[in-house]
Amino acid sequence: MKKSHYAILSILFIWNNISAQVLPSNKQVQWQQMETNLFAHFTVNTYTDKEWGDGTESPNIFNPVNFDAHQWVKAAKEGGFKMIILTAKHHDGFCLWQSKYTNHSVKNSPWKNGKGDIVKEVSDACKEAGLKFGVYLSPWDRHETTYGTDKYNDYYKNQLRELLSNYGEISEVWFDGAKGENAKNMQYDFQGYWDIVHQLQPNAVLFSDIGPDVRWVGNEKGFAGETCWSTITTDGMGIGKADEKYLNTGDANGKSWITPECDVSIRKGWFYHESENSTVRTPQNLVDLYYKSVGRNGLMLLNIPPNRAGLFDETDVNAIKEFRSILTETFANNLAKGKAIYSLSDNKLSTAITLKENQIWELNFKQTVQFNRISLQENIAKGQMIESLSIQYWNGVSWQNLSNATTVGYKKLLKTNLIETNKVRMKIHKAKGTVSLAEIGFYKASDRE
Ligand code: FUL
Repeated sequence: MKKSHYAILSILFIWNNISAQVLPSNKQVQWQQMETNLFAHFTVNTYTDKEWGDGTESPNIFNPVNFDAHQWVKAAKEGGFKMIILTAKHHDGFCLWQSKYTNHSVKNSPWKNGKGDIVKEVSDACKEAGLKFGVYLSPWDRHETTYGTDKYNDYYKNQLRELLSNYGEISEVWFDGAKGENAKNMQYDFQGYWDIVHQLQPNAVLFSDIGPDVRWVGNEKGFAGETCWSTITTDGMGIGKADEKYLNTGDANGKSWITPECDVSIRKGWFYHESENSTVRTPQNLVDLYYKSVGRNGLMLLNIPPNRAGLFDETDVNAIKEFRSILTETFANNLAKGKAIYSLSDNKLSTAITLKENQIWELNFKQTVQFNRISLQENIAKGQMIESLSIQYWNGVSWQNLSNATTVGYKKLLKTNLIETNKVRMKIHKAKGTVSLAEIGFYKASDRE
């Protein structure tokens, strides 16, 4: 082959590698860095003790006499959550705001004599406290009579426009894929819905089973796969009929960047039921979920259902407070700080070192340290590269195997036995391209974990 042919071939090879890299948008990177968000499921179900209302509920039953959005927001802040996503409308069709397009809403409830607006109060309280606010607007609607016809798409779009126009910044819109019997003939115009979001709230992140911005994690238990790629290929998949296992682990060769959101309830159900008060997760259980969601390259979306009075229950509030306090204690002291190069422990994704396949990275602590948690982060703005790695520690005589991992992505948290050592090393075994390693941390977990 002529020299010039080699040159063309290598250019093609490099171009192919570059074009194969799937990168997140800026807003996707920002979104994932929030790590933990709150979901609030609230509607007539709270008063009927159901999980799915059938749409025949009277608005008369909705009366949260002590409703106080500030109480929700204070709890969210104390729990270290960055956004509240509210069910503005669940499958029963009851609207928590004064929609012009239906009577099935707070305007026909006794609450505040029909003058109240839950969406407004929660979004205002979030803004005041510096929290982001998102809305869940169920496509499946069991009350609206146009449902099942194309007219319903107009109804849905009108409601979406109301929510996206009248409540300031909306940071996420949650498109739930659930649908039941009466939904068979309904063809949702998802593309049309998304166009409206893009037009009215261009910074909002769009959730559905398959994105376009963030995806479902494939279960409602709150955990991502141990191997978890932000990339998937959505060809041939639909909302409400996606392959759950595929969504859970993602796809190393996926064509689109659509990180998983791990939705899970702090209680057995999504809505408040007094009979489920004993099912509130313990702080330790929530910490475990954090390791299995955020620590596996996902985002944790924890649901706290307000009770009939319109407040978060005290047990739930205490659980999230303690959850955050444990996490803060565990991750307070990065033993690599001042030992590894500065950019690896400065809590910034954008300052990173580059590593290649088979390259070994070593850290000398200069004194003996004790740790049982490891945290790794890639600078995801440059893509997700690590496919497998291993970590070893020095026992004074030789290197000992400590931990193996597959993907890292935004964050990987590893639990190990309590190790006493003065040196560790990490080897990237397989990577899709040059790794941009942003952060590395070694910690001793709180005794309360
Ligand atoms: C599901 C719904 O059917 C549940 O009621 C809940 O809203 C959950 C987050 O999504 O698809």
